[in-house]
Amino acid sequence: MTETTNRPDQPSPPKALITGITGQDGSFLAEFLLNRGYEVHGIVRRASTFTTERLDHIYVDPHGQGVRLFLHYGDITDGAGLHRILAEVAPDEIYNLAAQSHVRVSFDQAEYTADAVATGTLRLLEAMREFALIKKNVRLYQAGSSEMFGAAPPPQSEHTPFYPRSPYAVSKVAAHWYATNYREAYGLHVTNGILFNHESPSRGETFVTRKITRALTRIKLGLQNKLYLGNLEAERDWGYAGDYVEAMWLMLQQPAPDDYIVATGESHSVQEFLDLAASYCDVDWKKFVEKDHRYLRPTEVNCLCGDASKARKKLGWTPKVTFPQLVKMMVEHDLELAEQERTLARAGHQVVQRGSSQR
Ligand code: NDP
Ligand code: GDR
Repeated sequence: MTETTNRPDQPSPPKALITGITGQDGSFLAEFLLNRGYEVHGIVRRASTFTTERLDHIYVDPHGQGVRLFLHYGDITDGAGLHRILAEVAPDEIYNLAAQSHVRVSFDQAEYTADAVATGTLRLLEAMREFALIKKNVRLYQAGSSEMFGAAPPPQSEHTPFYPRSPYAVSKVAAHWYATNYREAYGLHVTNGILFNHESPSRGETFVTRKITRALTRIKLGLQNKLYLGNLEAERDWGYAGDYVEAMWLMLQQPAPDDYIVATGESHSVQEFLDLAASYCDVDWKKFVEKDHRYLRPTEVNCLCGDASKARKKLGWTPKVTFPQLVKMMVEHDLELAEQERTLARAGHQVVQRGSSQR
């Protein structure tokens, strides 16, 4: 099913440029936009291994006919490259999703995190500012985070003051204010989405939800015998990534740029996630889970719970997938993966447990 956007200034199919297209959200957003008739361009950084696994199901060989997904080498830390890509692609909408997005890792790689998350956003805004001289209606979505609220008590709304608790969160606050400043100083259509945690079966495996569903399903099938975790008491407002990319798009369809919270309004602890995932797996997690201080953060964010009433009212956005549905979807997906691994193991192949040293 294909719909096109209703923007009156857009007679031909609109073009979107996504930084961070290989990530969880980038892949959901690319698919969402392709289904709406967009031509989608994504920035991919060079790596020694393939990083486009999440795009495999929508990727079409560029030598073929009717191709609407294009990938460009680039990096959010390379300003000249961003200017060039904007000039070449000439997008109508830019979605800035690229980030070193792991909170715990940002304590180990603080300077790089600031470079990618804060200064990277500034580089993209500078490129947009120049490109807007040619295409003044260009719009930009900035991927803000509930981590920016940090220690501010819940519920958090657009009016809650930021109190970031990690180099990642501080960098996202800087990016938020860069975006706001470019909106005000140059009249650019720049919107900040402040999204609370959102997950899916393609969530990175070092984020706690996916780490849990991967491990419990492997434990169930006898492929793993321990799961090391940090703080089980932290509470998060967890939604489904597929619902959240729709909110990103809706934000850029508004006539004026603004800031929006996107959240479910419901919080659960890590332990509650563990309880529910374990019940779907029929596994007693207490026999397998151990605490490991490596997964603790020097400054933790205890409780995030978003008030998304503005997004509901102005964008008509509501989350569709509930917390139990999300956990079940992730467990079912990872059970399938574990079954594939077990088949390989039974056929005599070596099955390596990945990520045991990662955060
Ligand atoms: P992921 O970590 O899954 O994806 C991050 C993306 O950024 C990947 O495509 C990654 O590329 C890319 N990237 C990292 N560093 C660079 C760089 N130097 N130059 C170019 N690209 C880079 O994150 P999510 O998809 O979960 O999140 C998307 C955005 O939304 C991020 O900005 C994140 O901080 C933010 N966010 C996420 C939330 C969530 O719950 N998921 C909530 C709120 C905000 P590669 O594949 O090569 O690593
Ligand atoms: P978060 O997600 O930090 O909220 O950032 P993460 O899943 O990493 O942590 C959530 C909570 O779980 C606790 N926790 C653990 N976390 C990890 N990763 N590994 C563990 O073993 C573990 N044990 C307990 C954490 O302490 C934390 O309290 C995510 C990212 O997607 C950000 O990019 C995004 O901005 C925010 O969500 C909103």
